Amino acid sequence: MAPTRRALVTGVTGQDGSYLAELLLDQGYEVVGMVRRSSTVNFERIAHIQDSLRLVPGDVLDEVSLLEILREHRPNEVYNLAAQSFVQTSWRQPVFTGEATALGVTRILDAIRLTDPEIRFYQASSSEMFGKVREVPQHEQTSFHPRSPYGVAKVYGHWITVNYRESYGLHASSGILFNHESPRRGLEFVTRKVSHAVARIKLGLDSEVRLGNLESKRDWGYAGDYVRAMWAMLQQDEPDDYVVATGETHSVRELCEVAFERAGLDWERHVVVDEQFFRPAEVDLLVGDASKARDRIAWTTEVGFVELIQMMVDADIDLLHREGA
Ligand code: NDP
Ligand code: GDR
Repeated sequence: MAPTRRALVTGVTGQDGSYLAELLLDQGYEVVGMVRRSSTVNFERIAHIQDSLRLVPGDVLDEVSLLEILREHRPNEVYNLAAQSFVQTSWRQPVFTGEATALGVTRILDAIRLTDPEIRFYQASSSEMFGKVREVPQHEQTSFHPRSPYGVAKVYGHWITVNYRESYGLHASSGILFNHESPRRGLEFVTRKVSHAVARIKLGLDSEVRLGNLESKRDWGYAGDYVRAMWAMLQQDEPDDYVVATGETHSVRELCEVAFERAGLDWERHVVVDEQFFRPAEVDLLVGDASKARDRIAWTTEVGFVELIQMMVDADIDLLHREGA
């Protein structure tokens, strides 16, 4: 019988961490999830699988904690999903964003190099690295021009991953993932902000939602589809970089139309444009070319844009009902 594989997931309490942990458990892995200390428990996204996970304390700001976890748990694969991931916050906390989202990657790579260089490593890179895009659609060779401190930090994380692969021969891969959403998306991100607002308006708890730039466009996919690509990258003989995207782009305005329509509401009566949600610099047109992921790791999407947004609206209406609204 093949030995049980063990994976460490940083950021396991986040949207992607929860879907990835489910997938790895389904594949028979022992899953070690790193959680950082906080004054209240925030395990909502993993509550349903918590008993099957081994949760260990650690922080990407603290290299000793990473070394200890690797020494004690000896994973075969490490998925680095931990980050300060909200773009807007990165202008207000640029140094913290750099510490967690950029240098955090080096801390983990170094801990791997020192404890067990055979560990396979996944880095959660981002389409935000393309920023002020040089070409449309964006692929693995498109040059980067990040437009936020978050994007700059992710560029660092990406290149340090490539560098440790080339310097030390680590099996380190970088997934350049475009936006992916789900009912577990944080409430501050625009898709979930809208789906949650639609549910509240539908149930009479609110009358409006205040948004920023309605013209910005994103390539939005479903998080459950995207974590399959992360896993597939680490099953390849050779480490590499892959763009993961749907290849379709939609505006925030279209997102509003689909979401409000799902609840039988007219978005124009409830959406208010508010300057405070505009960004100092914007990424205008992100759309990814995932041909390499399709060809080399057989990655495909199962959930399209409209289905995704409808799923999120339905889930938020259910959630509010369960909360007794
Ligand atoms: P979330 O914001 O939902 O989750 C981020 C996770 O990182 C949380 O578990 C958070 O813990 C953890 N974390 C934050 N800071 C630290 C720290 N200092 N030490 C340890 N853990 C920390 O993000 P997503 O799940 O959406 O994204 C996962 C990764 O993928 C991120 O790196 C993100 O930047 C990247 N990415 C995401 C995309 C998307 O569209 N979702 C697209 C491209 C890249 P806590 O719960 O305690 O806050
Ligand atoms: P993004 O996601 O910045 O692409 O980063 P977000 O959902 O925050 O913004 C998408 C677009 O919507 C516009 N927008 C608004 N955004 C928010 N959050 N709130 C609003 O009210 C609002 N109004 C309009 C934004 O200007 C933007 O153009 C996400 C994160 O998950 C990153 O971690 C990840 O790397 C990238 O996706 C790919």
